[in-house]
Amino acid sequence: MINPITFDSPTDSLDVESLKKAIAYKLMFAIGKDASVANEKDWADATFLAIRDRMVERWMQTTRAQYSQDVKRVYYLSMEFLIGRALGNALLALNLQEPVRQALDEMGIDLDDLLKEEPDAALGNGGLGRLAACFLDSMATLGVPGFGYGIRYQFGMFKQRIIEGKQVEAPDTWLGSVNVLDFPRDEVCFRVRFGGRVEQEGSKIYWLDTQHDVLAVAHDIIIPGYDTIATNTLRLWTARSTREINLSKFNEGDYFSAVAEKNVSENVSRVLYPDDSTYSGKELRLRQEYFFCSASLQDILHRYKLTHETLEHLPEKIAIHLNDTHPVLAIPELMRLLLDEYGLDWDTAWGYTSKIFSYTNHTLMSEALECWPVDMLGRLLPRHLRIIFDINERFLKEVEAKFPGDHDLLRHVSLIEEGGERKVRMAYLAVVASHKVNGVSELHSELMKTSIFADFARIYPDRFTNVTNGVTPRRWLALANPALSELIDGAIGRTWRVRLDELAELRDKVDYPQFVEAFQAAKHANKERLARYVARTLGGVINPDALFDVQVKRIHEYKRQLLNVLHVITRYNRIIKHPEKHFQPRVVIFAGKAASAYRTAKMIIQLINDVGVKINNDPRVGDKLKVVFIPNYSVSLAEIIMPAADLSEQISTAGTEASGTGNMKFALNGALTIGTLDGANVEIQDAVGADNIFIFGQTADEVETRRKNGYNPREIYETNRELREVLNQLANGFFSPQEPERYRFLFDVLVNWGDHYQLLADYQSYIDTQDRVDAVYAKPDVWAKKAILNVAGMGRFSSDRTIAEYAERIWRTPSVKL
Ligand code: 26Q
Repeated sequence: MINPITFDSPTDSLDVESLKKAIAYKLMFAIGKDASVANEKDWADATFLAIRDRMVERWMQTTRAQYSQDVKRVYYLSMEFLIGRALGNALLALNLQEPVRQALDEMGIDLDDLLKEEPDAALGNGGLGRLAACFLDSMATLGVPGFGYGIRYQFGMFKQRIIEGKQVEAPDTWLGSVNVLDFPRDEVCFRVRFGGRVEQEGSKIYWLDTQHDVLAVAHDIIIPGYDTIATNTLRLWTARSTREINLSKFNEGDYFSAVAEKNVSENVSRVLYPDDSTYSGKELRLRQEYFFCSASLQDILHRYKLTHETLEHLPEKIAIHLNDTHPVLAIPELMRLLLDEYGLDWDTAWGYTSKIFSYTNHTLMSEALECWPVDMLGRLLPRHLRIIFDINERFLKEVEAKFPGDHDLLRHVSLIEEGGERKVRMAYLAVVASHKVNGVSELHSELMKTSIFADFARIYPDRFTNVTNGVTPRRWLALANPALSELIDGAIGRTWRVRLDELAELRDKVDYPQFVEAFQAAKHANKERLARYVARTLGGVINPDALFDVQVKRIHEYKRQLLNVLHVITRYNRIIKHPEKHFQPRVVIFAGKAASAYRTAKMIIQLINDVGVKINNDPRVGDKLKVVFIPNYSVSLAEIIMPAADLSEQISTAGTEASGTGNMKFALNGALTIGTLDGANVEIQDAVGADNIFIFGQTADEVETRRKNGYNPREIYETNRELREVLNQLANGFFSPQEPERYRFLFDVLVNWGDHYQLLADYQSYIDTQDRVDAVYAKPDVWAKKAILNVAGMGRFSSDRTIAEYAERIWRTPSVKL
């Protein structure tokens, strides 16, 4: 037994004086700067380091408790974690906002300026990555022993600039020169093998002669729970070459080749795939997926073995959750480790595996489902391909036994897609190996069972379930919206941060004019904050008294930013035609990134900007309508935009948006939704009441029926006068006189090529509903009351509720006792 080391504990020094000393100490000894020359980034780093010290002890305490209670741990495997900035969140979690503000203030430094210095950790594309980050926050806050596992991309989500209306991508160099966010763990290092061949000797199989092996090195990010000791870990892997340089090449004087190999193998953790639109069959992507699955699985088994002699209790002690199919190679990897390294027999290994894994599906769109060519998998991971074939063989036998003679069924559910290039269907593998498969909203989970997984729902009826998404109220209300948070605190107390259901108590407050007025004032202040940001970064003036109509999310055809643009143009045409008429002033705000290879999405960005130039500079329009595209959408930008919204645009074609989580963040911040009955919008309507949301358009069933019966968008184009005018303006270059053909393509997509997402079918309903929005907004008190009822109804959309459901129904992980 080693004697415990005693030291002055930072945990005891949370007062202003101690914090001042701690920050000044870090500035000098960790950053190496004197206060007289330190810049704001230096101060920000020093402050984070001082706060990080105060998280470490809780972290150790949590880890010790997890070991001594021999808890069941849950491992959340995700290719993406969009955690955003850490400092503000840490201050909130530790209740240190005020003392740190004061400590810095006494040293002549403004905390708010420092917070802006931190780059976002943007290791994700959109909803799926941000959901993973909200889940980490909730797991820590609830004391669920949860670990995130992912990749520490050197370059995260690209930076978006708008140049002459077009998206231009630049690399995201978020790591910078000083990195205070994570702890490198050089000793936590696993070899990840690629290539080679398999050889069988009796019942034993060997994976031999692998090439281009890579080392995975761990980096740990602390995830503090809110107002609790419980503190979790996000472990991200970075690739390191097994050989620093090739010595023989070096000695030959070929210095470039000597380091080239190193660079190639380290490419594995170089960059996030900025693509959430289609499955792109790149070998590097496959390498990335296997790289982090293999390292994570080796690490998980290593941790289990520290306190367990045998593998007997493995399924009672670990749960592994697959965030979509991107980490599905973890399944054959666990099988490989159990069979080849630990010598278990197939049935025991499979029994464990299928108790350990669970899987969340996040999309129904077939083009986004991962399928890896058998050839490529066989070359890169021959042992895993073999295991997948073995799983498939046993699975098909099981199906044959359950549904004898149904050969179509066998072909449909096979893990291997035949006909043409053979491919492994990763989603099917996930379903076969998991004990639970869930969708992310009620509607999505139902559709899952009738569309992509219909056959599997027959084979395994009890496997499918729903867990509706949620968002963390800490970041998305307490941090992002101090004005509203303070108002709520005054009305119902502070505990909503961990019991969001308590927001329901706000329902009564609509009858108190004072509260309603204060609510309006908070919204107005947030709109002014956004207007200042727009003025500073874009130079444009927007009027905070106008209705802020906001659509921020990835740019994608199914999300229908283009439908929003059709409304904007319609409104513009009306303003020009009726100069005498009153129009409710509006600012229509867009933000979002398009996948770099997604031509149509990029064209939509350019259109928004072209339409903006036209409208914003037309003196006949004035304040009645403004269009703003805010570049480089990110978590931090969302924290400024969402609290300032009056109207939240959630207008995807019904049946396409699995859940949406932006919809929840907006409503939580007192925006009213205009939306289709898609994803979680359906449940938001239930929660806030049909009077307090603007629902329009076709239902998922109606969309489906129209598609089946032969949809003819041209007919709508020809019969709807206002719509025809708008579409003609696209086609004839009204918004792009320099290049009249620029938007002909978009016209064709809608009118001549089938309008796959049925924008035209929903157009009139959307326009009419926007008119209703104006009418309600014209009565500020009526609007404010509806907005308050939105906030009040958001209780069930806390990610705490979501995580509690996963922990109870899927992972069966009790919380750690502290
Ligand atoms: C796959 C293969 C190759 C390259 C990229 C990808 C890839 C990457 C990211 C495919 C999909 C994604 C992201 C999907 C996503 O964000 N889905 C969203 O998940 C949210 C959380 O559940 C839902 O709220 C959204 O409705 C859903 O669109």
